Amino acid sequence: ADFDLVIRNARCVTAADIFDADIGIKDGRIASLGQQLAAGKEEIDAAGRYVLPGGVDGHCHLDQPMSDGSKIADDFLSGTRSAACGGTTTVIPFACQMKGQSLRAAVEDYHLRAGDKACIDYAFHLIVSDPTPHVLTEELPALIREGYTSFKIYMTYDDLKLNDRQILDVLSVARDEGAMVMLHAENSDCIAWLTQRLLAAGKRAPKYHAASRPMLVEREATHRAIALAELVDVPILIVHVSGREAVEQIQWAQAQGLKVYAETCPQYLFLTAADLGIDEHAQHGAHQGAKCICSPPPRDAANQQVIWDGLQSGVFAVFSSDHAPFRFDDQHGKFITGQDAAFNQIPNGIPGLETRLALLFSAGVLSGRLDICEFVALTSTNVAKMYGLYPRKGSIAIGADADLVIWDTGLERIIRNADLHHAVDYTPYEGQRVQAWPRTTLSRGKVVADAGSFLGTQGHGQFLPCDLPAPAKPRVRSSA
Ligand code: DUC
Ligand code: ZN
Ligand code: ZN
Ligand code: ZN
Repeated sequence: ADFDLVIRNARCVTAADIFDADIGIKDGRIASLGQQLAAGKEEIDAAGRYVLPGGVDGHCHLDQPMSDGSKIADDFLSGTRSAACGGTTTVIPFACQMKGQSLRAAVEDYHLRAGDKACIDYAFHLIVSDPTPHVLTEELPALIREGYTSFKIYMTYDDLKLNDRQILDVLSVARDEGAMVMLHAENSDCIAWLTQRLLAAGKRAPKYHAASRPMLVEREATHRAIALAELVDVPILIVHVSGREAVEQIQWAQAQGLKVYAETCPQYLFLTAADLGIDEHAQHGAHQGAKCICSPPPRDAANQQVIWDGLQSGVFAVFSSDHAPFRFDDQHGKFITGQDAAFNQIPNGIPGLETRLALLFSAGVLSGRLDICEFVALTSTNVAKMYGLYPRKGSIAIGADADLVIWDTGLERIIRNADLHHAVDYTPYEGQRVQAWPRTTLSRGKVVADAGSFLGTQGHGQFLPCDLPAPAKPRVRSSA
């Protein structure tokens, strides 16, 4: 046989095109696209189904140690298993530097954590929390050249945040080396001040999380991040954008011709702040609203619409899960300090690796808000480009990795945590209806998930060194 596997009669969708073809796969790569391809050792008939590039999730947290005693529930096995079952074939979690730690040591630690656990391919973003002169002049440039070509910096959280001067220093290294910088944009002092006042007034329940981080704290930090990047003349990506005020800042920057990219996440389309206010004590007396605590917090229905508008108009380049999984019913999870934990002691993050694609396909593509090529761009192609993995990932093209998803559309499914494959004991999307789900997921030509079952193998996933991302190139301006 010419091919290891042939997927017959696929309705292939890329960020640019829709075409009908057989897909011939050899040695884990797409070897041929055409009509009536020769036989494969194995064959899958995809007649009547869309075949898309596997999802690339450019923002998730796997086995990341937390400084507050909480524990990320998913490691590289359960996290990649869950991703595969949700149609994602590449994940980019973070290797997080702790203050006082060398960046190199952090990277080595995360490679040990990944070990041979991953079932799909992965790369790492760095988190730079301690930009010492040694980090800025030696470690960061060296790591960028070794394939860690993107990193996140924080404007809030005491253990991670950088001040403006430090942000300028890090942005400057990114410009010199050609790396992509992701920014968590919330004003730390505003949050601390609001939090203190809420707690002093006895306002401790999960719903006050949203009141402690109103949109203006995100707007202010987004504005400042844009100004700092403009000063250094370097592209940036604002992550997890939640609503109108940050979107307005980003649109303003984009209209100036600045390369300011933006990411949003399912929680800003499918949850609202009201979900933090659910005050049932059904499960062991704990506040159900804690399940939806993430930062920035979900907003309201009008802001959900703003996020949809931004997805449609191109304000957002990428759609990621920000999977930050903490168990609910577990002292290491959402209630590390007990069930009376105040809102500011509840870990910020929700699971979403496995539900990201189905939610957006249903509410985006099937509802007519997004065309299917835009869906592929937002969830796969643009992500691969943003972080230097394209065209190996994010495309259906000859020579690309055979990371593919055969979709089931026309179904009716209710999201239930019991059907998911992560290590978390809840999903914030419990009970939501979807009309599509990834049926078969292939990672480099191997079926890793099919019809709701995980079929992958631990250790199949490989570490991906990343190229310098094309979108990280500074603007070229004509000289006067
Ligand atoms: N930011 C993230 O990117 N993930 C989880 C929590 C946070 O604040
Ligand atoms: Zn963040
Ligand atoms: Zn209560
Ligand atoms: Zn995150």
